[in-house]
Amino acid sequence: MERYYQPEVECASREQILAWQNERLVKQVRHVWDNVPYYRKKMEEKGLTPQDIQGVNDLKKLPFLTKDDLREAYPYGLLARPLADCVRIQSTSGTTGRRVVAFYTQHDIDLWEDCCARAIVAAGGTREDVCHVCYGYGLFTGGPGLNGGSHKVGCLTLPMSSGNTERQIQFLIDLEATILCCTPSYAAYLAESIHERGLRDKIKLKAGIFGAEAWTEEMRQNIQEKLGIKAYDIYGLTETSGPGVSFECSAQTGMHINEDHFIAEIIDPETGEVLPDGEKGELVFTSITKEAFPLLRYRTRDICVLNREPCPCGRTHVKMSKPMGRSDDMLVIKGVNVFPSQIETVLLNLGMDPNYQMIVERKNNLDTLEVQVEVNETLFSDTVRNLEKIEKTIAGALQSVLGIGAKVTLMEPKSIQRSEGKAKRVIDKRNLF
Ligand code: DLL
Repeated sequence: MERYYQPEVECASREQILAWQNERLVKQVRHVWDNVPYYRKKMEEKGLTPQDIQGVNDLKKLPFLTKDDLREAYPYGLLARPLADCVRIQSTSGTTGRRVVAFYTQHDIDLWEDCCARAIVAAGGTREDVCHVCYGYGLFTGGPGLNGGSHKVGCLTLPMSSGNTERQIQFLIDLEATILCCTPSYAAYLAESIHERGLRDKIKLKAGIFGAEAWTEEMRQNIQEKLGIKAYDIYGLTETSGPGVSFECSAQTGMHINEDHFIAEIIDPETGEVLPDGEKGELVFTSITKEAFPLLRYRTRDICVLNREPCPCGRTHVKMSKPMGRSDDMLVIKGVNVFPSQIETVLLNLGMDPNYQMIVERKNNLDTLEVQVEVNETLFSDTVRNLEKIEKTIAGALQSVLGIGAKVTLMEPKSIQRSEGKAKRVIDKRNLF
């Protein structure tokens, strides 16, 4: 039977959700107008005052907010409460330019952790569970968010953070963890390591909550099979608090957006025009309950689709698809749009592990794509002739999926660096930006 953390909210009627959104949006617009000069200026530039926003229907009048705005306003320019009311910051992993720093009041942290608790309960978590969190802790939101959610559910929480795979496996076995929270690439690596050591039978895991980076359905199958668990997706971004903006239920067909806290829109990334449900475009969020760092119409750059069909799990909140790429990190190679997830799909479909790296270069004004694919011991000890055959097979499959040719290089087992956080899949040497 499906269980909920806050059933009255998660299964509220659509009328009720809309009523919350209308009321909270009006209040939030007034809050930023009164407290954030940066916003007030942006609204004034559009000739808007808080009276122009009477509910969700007026949302489209508001200007968008982008990462550039956040950088420009760094560090305190978007703060909507006195610093004395704030109890925490978290920050993005961005290594270029200035970081994004998000602020939280205690109330903000409470609501954020509630969202993560909803995700854990949706994955079957109860106070009987042992929740092993190996997302990074510290400035990254993954560890603190799921840790807080796990406390709220009442699970025994293992604040493992990332790294030290031997120790992770030891704790998984000794403390009989039942729920695993980490990035999907680390889950795949853990699964591989557990398998290699022949320890699969000693693991008691039943569910995993994996997010923070793109992963395919094929990768889900792979992790589920290797660990014998059900793998749930979770989505979020530092700017809107962290993980738990949306999460998967037992149906595993998209992530329910916590619409009592976030209003979602899909826009055309080129024109900014709002698109109807069901159309693919850039996801935009308005946070309607945050006190310290509220964002109105924040452009996530994540490309996805919204779905309002009733969900068999009983939740009534809109579902978003898995992000299908980003409007800004999509690669254009030889003029063709390429998403790293396409390569992953090709490899998994060929029965190979998704340990790969894409190297994009420009030689004599022509783009080249090399895909380095790691093979396992058995394959690697095969004859040169067979290895060449495998390279050819992968290249052929890539050509038909991507529409461009790629040089495929098979790599020794364990030669591609494993990630304990987000995997680095692309090395773009072209420096186009
Ligand atoms: O990655 C927050 C998070 C932590 C989410 C743990 C889930 C689990 P950032 O580092 O700010 O925050 O990165 C946010 O990561 O805009 C997406 O492009 C990507 N992303 C997050 N979750 C998913 C997901 C955290 N489930 C950016 N699938 C977002 C695909 C995801 N991409």
